[in-house]
Amino acid sequence: MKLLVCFSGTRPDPWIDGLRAALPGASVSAWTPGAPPADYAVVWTPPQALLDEQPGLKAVFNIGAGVDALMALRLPPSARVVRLDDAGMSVQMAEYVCHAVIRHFREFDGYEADVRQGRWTFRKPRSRADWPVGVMGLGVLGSRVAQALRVFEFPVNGWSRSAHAIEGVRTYAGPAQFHAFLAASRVLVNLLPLTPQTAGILNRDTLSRLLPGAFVINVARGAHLVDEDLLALLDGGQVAGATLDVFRTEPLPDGHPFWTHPKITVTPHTSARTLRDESIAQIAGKIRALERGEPITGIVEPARGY
Ligand code: NDP
Ligand code: OXD
Repeated sequence: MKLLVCFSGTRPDPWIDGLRAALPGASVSAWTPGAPPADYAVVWTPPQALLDEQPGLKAVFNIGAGVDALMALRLPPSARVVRLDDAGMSVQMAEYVCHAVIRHFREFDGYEADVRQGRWTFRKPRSRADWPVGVMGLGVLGSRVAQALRVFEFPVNGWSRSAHAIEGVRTYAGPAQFHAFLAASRVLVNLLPLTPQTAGILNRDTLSRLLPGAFVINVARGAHLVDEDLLALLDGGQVAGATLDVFRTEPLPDGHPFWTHPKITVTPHTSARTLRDESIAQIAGKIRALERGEPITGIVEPARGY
């Protein structure tokens, strides 16, 4: 069995070593143009040339949860695309989102500024009931985030394509219930995949439907957000603040207004990192299952785009 590894921006060597150790007997090497035919590819934003040269791939394993970059390429017709299925990401995402929500809800930035000036002051406690959090996307990550927010007793709404039932979470499904979901939420967390249906979904119209003084957390993809619409709503006061982990161009370009906006917190696409050991174990396990002819989870449906 032959595996090719090809990442843009990540050193492949430790992955190659890890995959060799997890799949003894397999030939694992870095992809270079003209590489001999392989059975599987393990990739992150690979060049089109790899897919064109390897029409016999049985599966392409993406070392992230989001497959938008891969779905923009022409894929070998026989190859299944397999996304990472949690592999240690959902707990990180839950930490990140709960931290962002709590930091805003408890006004910790304001306390920090006061303390820096030697001021011992109190703010009026806010009522959790006034801070319903809406989670867009109730998949592997969104459902874990919704459950984690419930632990802190926030009212939680969830919106997805198909209907979901999550204990303690008020769920909405499909375009018909989208506006009702937004109108019931003050904090909005985006955990949708980037597809033609979801691109630009965080825009002036949708964000204006949130409860006043809304707070936006985008941890999915930069192209979900219309940057200038968020800036206008922040300046107009309808949106009180935002925490953004993902951007249309990454790294966020020098001089982009998000860097210095007083109501925006920026992090460098780090809310849920790919964990190498967990990911290698998961991918190797799935390759072994496929070789035995068994079903695996995490196969992307090309028609849905996720
Ligand atoms: P999943 O595929 O498991 O879940 C996607 C969810 O979005 C599902 O609930 C799905 O609905 C819903 N959805 C998809 N399309 C629509 C639509 N048109 N309308 C309403 N709901 C829709 O993905 P994950 O939870 O694993 O990951 C989500 C995204 O998070 C990734 O695609 C990636 O972009 C991003 N991500 C960001 C990271 C970071 O570090 N910032 C790290 C990892 C991921 P249904 O359940 O009905 O299918
Ligand atoms: C992912 C990511 O999709 O890290 O896994 O953004």
